[in-house]
Amino acid sequence: MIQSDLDLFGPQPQRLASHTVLLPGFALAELEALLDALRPVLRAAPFRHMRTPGGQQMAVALTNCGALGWVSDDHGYRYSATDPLSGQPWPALPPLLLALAERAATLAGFAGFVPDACLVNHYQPGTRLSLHQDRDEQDYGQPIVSISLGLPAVFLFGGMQRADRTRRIALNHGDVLVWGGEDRLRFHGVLPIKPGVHPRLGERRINLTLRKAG
Ligand code: MD6
Ligand code: FE
Repeated sequence: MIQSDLDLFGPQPQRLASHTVLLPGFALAELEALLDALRPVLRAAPFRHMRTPGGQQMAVALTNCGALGWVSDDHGYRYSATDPLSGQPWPALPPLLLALAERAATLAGFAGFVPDACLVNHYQPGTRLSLHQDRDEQDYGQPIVSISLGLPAVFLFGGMQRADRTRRIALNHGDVLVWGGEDRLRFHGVLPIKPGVHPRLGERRINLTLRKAG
C-alpha cells in the first residue's frame, strides 16, 4: 500500500499555520550527541527558577546558552550577555545545536536563520507555562526553532490576542517546531506536564528554543 511505503520515510512535516511547521522526530537522529553537548552547558549554567517582575517564582526552571540569554527579575524581562548567577558569559551555543536549528528553519522556509540565543526550559510533572508572546527579541522577522525532549507536552497555540482560542498541539520527544512570519507573535503556552517517566530523560521535559535575539 502507498501509505506504508510513505511510512518508510518517517513522519512528514506538518504545516500548523501559514508560517508554523512541526517536524516530528527531527532531533531524534542526533539525540545522544545533543545530550552530550548539553551536559557541559548545564554544568556551567545550571537550571534555576527566575522571578517575574510581579515577584512570583517561575514554575519552569531555565538556563541559556549562546551569546545572549533570556533573564527575568524584579526589573523585567530582557536578554543579557552574562549569567546573573555566575557573572560570566553564558556557555557557547553548541555547533551541533546551531546546525540542527539552521536545518530545521530552512526546511520550514526560513533559510539563513543564525540564532544567537538558546533558552533551555526544564519542566517536572505538573509544571505549566502560561500563555505568553515571545517579544523580547529585536527582529520579529526571525523565526524561533523549538526542540522538545523527554516527557510529552500539550502546546497551546493561540492567536494574536490573549483571549483568542487556542489549539492543542502534541509535542513529543525529538519534535522540532519552527515558527515565524505572521505567526511569530502568537500567544502560546504549555499545559501541566502529565506525570510519567521518559525512558531516556526520566521525570522531566526539556525544551530548547533557539532565537536570534540581538
Ligand atoms: C515550551 N516554548 O515548549 C515553551 N516559544 O516549553 C515556547 O515558549 C516557545 O516552543 C516560542 C516558540 C516556540 C516555543
Ligand atoms: Fe515562548
